[in-house]
Amino acid sequence: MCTLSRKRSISYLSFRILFMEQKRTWWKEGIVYQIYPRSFKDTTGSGIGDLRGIIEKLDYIASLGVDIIWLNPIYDSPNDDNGYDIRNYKAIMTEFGTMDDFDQLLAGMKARNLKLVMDLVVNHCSDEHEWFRQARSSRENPYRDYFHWWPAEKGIPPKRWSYFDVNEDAWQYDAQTDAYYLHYFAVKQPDLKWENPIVRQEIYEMMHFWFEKGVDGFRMDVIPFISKDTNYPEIEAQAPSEFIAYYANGPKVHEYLNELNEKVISKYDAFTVGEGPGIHINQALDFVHEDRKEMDMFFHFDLMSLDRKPGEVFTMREDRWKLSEFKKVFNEWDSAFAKAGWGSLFLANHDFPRAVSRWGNDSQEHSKNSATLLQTFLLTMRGTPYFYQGDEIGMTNVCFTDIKDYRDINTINRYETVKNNGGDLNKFMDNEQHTARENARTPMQWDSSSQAGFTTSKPWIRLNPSHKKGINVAYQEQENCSILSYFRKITALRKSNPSLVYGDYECLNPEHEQVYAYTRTQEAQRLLILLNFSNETVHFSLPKHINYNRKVKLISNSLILDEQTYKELILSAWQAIVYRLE
Ligand code: TEU
Repeated sequence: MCTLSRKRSISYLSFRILFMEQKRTWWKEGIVYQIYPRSFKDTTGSGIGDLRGIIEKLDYIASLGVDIIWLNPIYDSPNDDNGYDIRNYKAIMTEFGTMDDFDQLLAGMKARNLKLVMDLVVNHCSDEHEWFRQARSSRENPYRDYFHWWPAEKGIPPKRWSYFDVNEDAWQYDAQTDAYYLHYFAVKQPDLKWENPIVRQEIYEMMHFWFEKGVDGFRMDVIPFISKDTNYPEIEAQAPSEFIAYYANGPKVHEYLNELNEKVISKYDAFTVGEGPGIHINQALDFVHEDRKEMDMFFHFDLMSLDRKPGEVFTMREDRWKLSEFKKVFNEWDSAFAKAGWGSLFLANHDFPRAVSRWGNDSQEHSKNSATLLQTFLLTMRGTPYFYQGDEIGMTNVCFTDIKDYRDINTINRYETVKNNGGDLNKFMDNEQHTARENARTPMQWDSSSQAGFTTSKPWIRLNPSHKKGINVAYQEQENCSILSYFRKITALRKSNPSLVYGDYECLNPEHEQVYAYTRTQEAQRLLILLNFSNETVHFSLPKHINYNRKVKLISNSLILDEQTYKELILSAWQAIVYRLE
């Protein structure tokens, strides 16, 4: 009894001290688990994941030690871009179930203390949305001004690059009204015109609808793109990255985010995380400084472009990324939010290849340690960590080689572009193996049975055969030292050490190309994290200023070699260790 109350008062005191330095919030302390419903769990035998499948797995999700679920879009959609083309913002996609299923899912989450973050896709909607059907019917239609139009009598509109258009052209000619409409993404994803206040009201009202149901926040799709210069001037951009930077710098983006915060977010205990392509680090605090009342955090794209050709979005660079470059990204972004704002940490999501294949080593020999090393990394850095479904079992890239296996509009349309331009299709397919979004979208691997426990019929996209080789939940539940069991340990470690959430971060070796070493310090607690990002055993010396009497091992993903002395450490390939320094 006595010990317990003493412990309580100590932690109360430390929280008070903490409180003076950092405003504590649930979304800073939470660990996020992202679910791509289409590929999570099918309960109807349709080959497509559904909401009841998520309900079925809620105990499993809670057992991981995560706190927040981010659901990719589940709204009614013709699925040109797997739900990122919304036809009705207040209805559930038929393939995924019903609103009743949604309500049950939310209730099941609340019963387990899990928060729900929905995807907010409001830069664009589907061309099948009633607003666009009306808008395109005539120039006089009241919904016309919900979208961006360029009347054909003005000639060809100024060049705008599109992510998924076969001609990479963001203006689509529409014969019915002899005008072009703007679509930064696919032809079937017309951009909404935020400059029209009625559009903004519609969006806010829709957000209230979901908040009233009890959701806890939104991940905001390509949110910096919402403001446009409606004079549509000629711009100088050439490379995709230049267009993206232009799109993210619309004249009124901050005004709109501020208004959205005031009219909707501020009314709830909610949080927002923006997807931030094109946001430069110098602008970071403009979006997330607490005083500005815009968003709480956003995903920057600096890491996601590290292995890409300069200026390109989808093409791999020729040489391998360097650990020093990787650290530089994290060091810079950590310092951007050291005093204000808050960062988000992610290595993968539904748009990118699998974390272990991209930042680790997915070979038989190294996949287990590199997957757990990456988990250790995200859970010991400052910022809110986001895991993508399957990361907890170390799912790897599928690397489809045949265009017929791809379902993604991104790969399919770019394949057409290359073909139309007489480009090198073999080279294109090689590149897709490493970059394609399908790598993340193959079904979740629940067991080693023929359909991996995902479905009883044919899955909508081919499975990764690795489910037969130990990369599945059922197998890893039984194995003592599995990637899954490590994940549960390391999430628990973060929970029991507030310094891993709020503590100061210091990188000890920015230039080292194999080991990433850093400390997290809060008051008297100092943790040392050592990560060997290489296939070799590495001898590593701690810098002079790191002194301690004793180091206590809190976790390691592999055996610690005996020869470790005071400051000379030996790390085996892809070893991750967390010590407490005393
Ligand atoms: O992604 C926007 C974005 O920047 C990505 O397009 C990314 O560059 C690309 O997917 C890499 O292949 C968001 C969603 O996350 C994505 O799934 C949607 O397709 C897109 O918006 C359109 O809504």
